[in-house]
Amino acid sequence: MKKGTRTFKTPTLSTILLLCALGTGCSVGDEAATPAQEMIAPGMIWVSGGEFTMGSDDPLARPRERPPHRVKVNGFFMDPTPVTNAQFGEFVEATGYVTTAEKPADLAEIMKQAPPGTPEPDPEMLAPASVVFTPPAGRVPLDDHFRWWSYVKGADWRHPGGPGSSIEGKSDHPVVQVSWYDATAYAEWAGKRLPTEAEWEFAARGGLDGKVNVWGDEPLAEDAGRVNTWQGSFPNEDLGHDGYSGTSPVRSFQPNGYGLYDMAGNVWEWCLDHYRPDAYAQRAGGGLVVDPKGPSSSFDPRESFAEKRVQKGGSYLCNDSYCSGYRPSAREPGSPDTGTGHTGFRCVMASSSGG
Ligand SMILES: [Ca+2]
Repeated sequence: MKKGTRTFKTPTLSTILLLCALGTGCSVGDEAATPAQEMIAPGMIWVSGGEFTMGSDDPLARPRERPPHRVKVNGFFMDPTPVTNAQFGEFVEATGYVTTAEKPADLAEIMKQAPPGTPEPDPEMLAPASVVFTPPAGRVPLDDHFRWWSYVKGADWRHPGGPGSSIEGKSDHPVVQVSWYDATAYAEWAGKRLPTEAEWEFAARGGLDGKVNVWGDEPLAEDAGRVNTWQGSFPNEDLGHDGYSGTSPVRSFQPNGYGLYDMAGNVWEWCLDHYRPDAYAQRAGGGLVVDPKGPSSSFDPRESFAEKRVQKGGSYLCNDSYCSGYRPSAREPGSPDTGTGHTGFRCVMASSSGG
């Protein structure tokens, strides 16, 4: 199937609202799609939008998640799960798309993101590669993520752990080792787009406004079986008490209040927004913020010359000793050209104003 031949259509907000007004569906988080929903957005969940408190002042919340502020989002359809290997494979088969990790790195792009005076990398480092979690044998300080992340030649979405690894038997796992550009290309092919950070966080909360977690204020308990995170000594050994070490098939855990799966844990998910740690501070204090699209450009003080996009939701590597990234307010910067073994995405369809 070639690009453009799929039956997905991008509806306008007026189409959606008209169908809702006719009483043909569109209830919040109605997992069983109505005929109207199925016609507009096959397999997607309608999230009717509303006001919520974005960010958090919980003790676990980092400065980048503060201050909490009131935000309103308009309604949108959202994929009920992260995009799976099977779904991404359908896209690749239809289009011949080659992901970022499967291509040699662009030296000019790399140098643009490096501080002036940085020497060029060894040409060998430009070979197709991606970022793989490689647990160290012993305890290491948790302030240096290079101790457990490796740049591995031959790692890509079909080989998420590098050469010799595969996605055989994982067709219903989230696709990983996809860059923001790869995620955007998939979304465009599907007639969708990536969610804004505000849409993502509103959806993740599932109607539980102001709660610490997607299930409420109760802390993450290893034996609760709520989400796919990390148990054990990070980053050395994941005991997999929740049933999984590594990614899990989508729909393995209970959905949130809107019928959305894996909005906490399993894989981080790319959002549309540029990342800035002070994005919330810049827009708070001005009253209700409506459908924010994020800053016009990014800034990450740890890599001040590199572009960054927002990732949300946490992953199977998250735990309270390190990032507590499974909380809906948690946010991480990601280089748009960099996939990892614990980053995927899902798509939305919304009004034309959403981009
Ligand atoms: Ca796990």
